Amino acid sequence: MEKILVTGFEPFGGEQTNPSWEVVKALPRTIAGRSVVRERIPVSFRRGPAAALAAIQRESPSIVLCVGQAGGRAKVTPEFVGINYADARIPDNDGEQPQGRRLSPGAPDAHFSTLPVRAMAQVMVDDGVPAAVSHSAGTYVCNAVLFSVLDALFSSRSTARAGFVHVPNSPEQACRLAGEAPSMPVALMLQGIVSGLECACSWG
Ligand code: PCA
Repeated sequence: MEKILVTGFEPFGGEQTNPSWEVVKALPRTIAGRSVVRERIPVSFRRGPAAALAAIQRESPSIVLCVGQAGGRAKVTPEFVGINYADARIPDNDGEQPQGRRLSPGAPDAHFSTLPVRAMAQVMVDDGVPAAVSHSAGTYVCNAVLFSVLDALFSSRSTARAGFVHVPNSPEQACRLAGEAPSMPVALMLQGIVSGLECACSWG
C-alpha cells in the first residue's frame, strides 16, 4: 500500500500544545486507499528538517504533508512555496535563532510545493472549512522544514510530492492569549486536512 507521511510539530514558544500535532494524531489510518504514517518533529532548525528527511527515507511515502501552527491566522492555509532563508523572531526549542541567513548555501532560492495547493484550498472551502492558499510559510522552522523537504526530493529526483499546511491556533490556546486571537476547533482543521489529502491523492 502506498504511504502518506504526515508530520506535526511539538509545542514551542512557551505553548503547552501544538494543534498541528493534535490534528496529525487524530488522522484516520488510511486516506484514499493509502496508509497514513505520522511523525512528530521538533521545533528546531537543525533537528526538525533532519527528522522529516529521516522519516521520508524510512517510509518512502508517495505524498508528504507537513503541518504546522500559524498563530494569528484564521484559516487553514496550504503553503505555495518554501524559501531558502531563515530569520527567526524567537529562539527555536534548541535556543538557536538564525537571523537573515540562507538555509542551504548553493541550493535554489525557493521551491514551489508539489502538491495541488489551489485545489486543496478549494476542496477545504467546499467542505465548509475556512481555507486559503498562503504565499509565505514565514522564515521560521516551518518554512525550513518545507524548503528542506522539497530541496531533498528535488535533488534526488524523487517522484514523491510534498507540501505544507499551516493551521490556526486552537481555541484552548486562544483563550490564554490577549487581544485579537483567531482560532479554529481541531475537529474542523482535521476535516480540512483530510479533504486536502484526498484531493492530493486524486491529483496527477
Ligand atoms: N509553527 C512554527 C514552527 C512550528 C510550528 O508549529 C512556524 O510556523 O514556523
